[in-house]
Amino acid sequence: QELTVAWDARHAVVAAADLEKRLAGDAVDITLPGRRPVLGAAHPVSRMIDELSEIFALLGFETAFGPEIETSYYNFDQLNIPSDHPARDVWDTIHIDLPGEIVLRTHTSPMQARIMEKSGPPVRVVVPGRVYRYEAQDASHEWMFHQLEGLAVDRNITMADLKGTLAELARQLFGSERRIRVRCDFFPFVEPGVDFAVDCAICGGKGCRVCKGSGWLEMGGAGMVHPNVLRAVGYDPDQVSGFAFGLGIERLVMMRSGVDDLRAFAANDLRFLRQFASAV
Ligand code: FA5
Repeated sequence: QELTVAWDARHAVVAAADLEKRLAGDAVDITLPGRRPVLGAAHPVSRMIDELSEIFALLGFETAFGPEIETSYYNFDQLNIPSDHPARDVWDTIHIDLPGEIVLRTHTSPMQARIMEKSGPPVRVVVPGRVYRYEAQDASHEWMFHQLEGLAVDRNITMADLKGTLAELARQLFGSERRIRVRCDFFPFVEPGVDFAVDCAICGGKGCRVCKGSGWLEMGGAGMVHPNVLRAVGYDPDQVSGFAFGLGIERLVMMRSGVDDLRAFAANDLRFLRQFASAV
C-alpha cells in the first residue's frame, strides 16, 4: 500500500510536469501574422483566352469549344480541302488512325462547320482551343499551341466588317493608336483570304527587335467564308455571307509581353509563369 501511494503521488507530479511542458511547447502566439498559402494563378495562355472572350463578347460574339480529337471530315473536307488537295500539306497532321480518318485538329477551323450545322444564320462565335501539328519546335513554332477561331455569318457581311472587327481587336489588345495591315493570302476555306498584322506597339512601326525590323506583327489568317463551305452546311451563299479568322494565342501573348521564345509556355518553369501571376 505504501508503495502504491508513493507511486501515485510521484506519477501525479510527473504527469503534471509533462502536461505543462507540452502546453508550453504547443503555445500559439495569436499576435503573429498568419502564413499566406501559396496561390496558383491562371496560365498566361488561359488569361489571354479569357480576355479575348470578353473583348469578343462586347462585339456580340459567343464563345464555344470543340473537340481536340477531330475527324478529317471536319478538319479538312468541310473546309473545302478534299483528300487529294495539296493544301492538306500546309497543315502537317498528327493522325490517330491508319486510314487517316481521325486526327488531332490542326486548327480551330473545323468548328466552323460544326457550329453552322447546328444552328442557322446569323452566327457570331469565337472558338479558343488547343491545336496540334507535326512540326519541328523552334522559338516561334510548337507542335501544340492555341488558336482562337472567329466566325460571323449573316446577311450582308462584308470585308469591311472583318477589317473593323480585327482593328477593334488590335486596339483592345495593344492600345487605341494601333493600326492593322491586311494582305492577300490563301486558305482554301476563304475567298478572298488574307493575313493580318498590327503595327508594332514597341517601335510604333519604325522597326525594332520585337517586330524583327518590319514594323508589323503577324496576328493570323482570315477572309470571307468560301461559298463551298457555306453550301456544305446547307447555307445559301446567295442569301448570307460571312467572315472567319484564326489567331495564334501564344503569339499574341508574346507580342504583348515581349516573350521571345514560344516554347516557354509549355515548359512549366514557375519562374517564367509567376511573372504573369499579377499582370493583366
Ligand atoms: C490557320 O490555321 C487557319 N485555320 C487560320 C484561318 C482561319 C484562316 C479562318 C482563314 C479563316 P495558320 O496555319 O496560318 O492558319 O495559323 C494561324 C496562326 O496560328 C498563325 O498566324 C500563328 O499565329 C499561329 N501558328 C501557326 N503555326 C504555329 C505553330 N507551329 N506554333 C505556334 N503558333 C502557330
